[in-house]
Amino acid sequence: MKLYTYWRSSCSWRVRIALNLKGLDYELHPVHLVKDGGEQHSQWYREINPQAQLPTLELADGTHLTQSMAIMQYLDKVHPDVALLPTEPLLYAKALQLAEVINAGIQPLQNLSVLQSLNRQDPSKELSMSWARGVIQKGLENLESLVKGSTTQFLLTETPTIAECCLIPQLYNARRFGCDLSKVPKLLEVEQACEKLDAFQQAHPSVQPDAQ
Ligand SMILES: N[C@@H](CCC(=O)N[C@@H](CS)C(=O)NCC(=O)O)C(=O)O
Repeated sequence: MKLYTYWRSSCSWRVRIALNLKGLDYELHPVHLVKDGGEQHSQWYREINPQAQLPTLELADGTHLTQSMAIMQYLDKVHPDVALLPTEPLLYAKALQLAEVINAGIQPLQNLSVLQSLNRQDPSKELSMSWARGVIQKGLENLESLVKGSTTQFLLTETPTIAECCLIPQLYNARRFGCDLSKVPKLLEVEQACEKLDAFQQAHPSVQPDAQ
């Protein structure tokens, strides 16, 4: 498999964690999201992913899968060992619920194209920084209120799920934009548990071949 990725793309990072947790081999194909206006807009990449976004997973038969949530759920079906989604129906729904708070409720509001559009209105970047900080802060506090009181090592269970795959990259972005993480103590506890795992360490932006 080949993963089209960018070191700091949070959605690519989710999939790197998922692939690593499952112990799957994959090749990385970096796509630079910023240089020369963004390689995601180039013709060759749009043929792979018409949305011009990362990540894209290329399967052995050449199929291109996009959307990190769909990719992770595909991997869970095809490689069910080390499940990212619990089988018990309520836990299954809750793992998706927590992941979607980030996937649908935070990340799209602070995506690069949104911030670039705000930067055209305010080239000082103050507007985009405060917008991103606000939406991430609110979203993570919402997530914290859904899991506070949980006594498991991770958000829901004793092993990481699709929710941690989404959480860890979002916490990194929260720091980039100056959020106050003292308001989300359970999320930080879970982050510490994740950081001990090789799968998460190997997925970190700082160790990616295209890291700058
Ligand atoms: N819902 C999509 C979101 C993908 C997405 O927004 N990717 C970002 C990087 S994390 C991107 O490629 N942004 C490029 C741009 O905005 O031009 C997913 O989960 O894969």
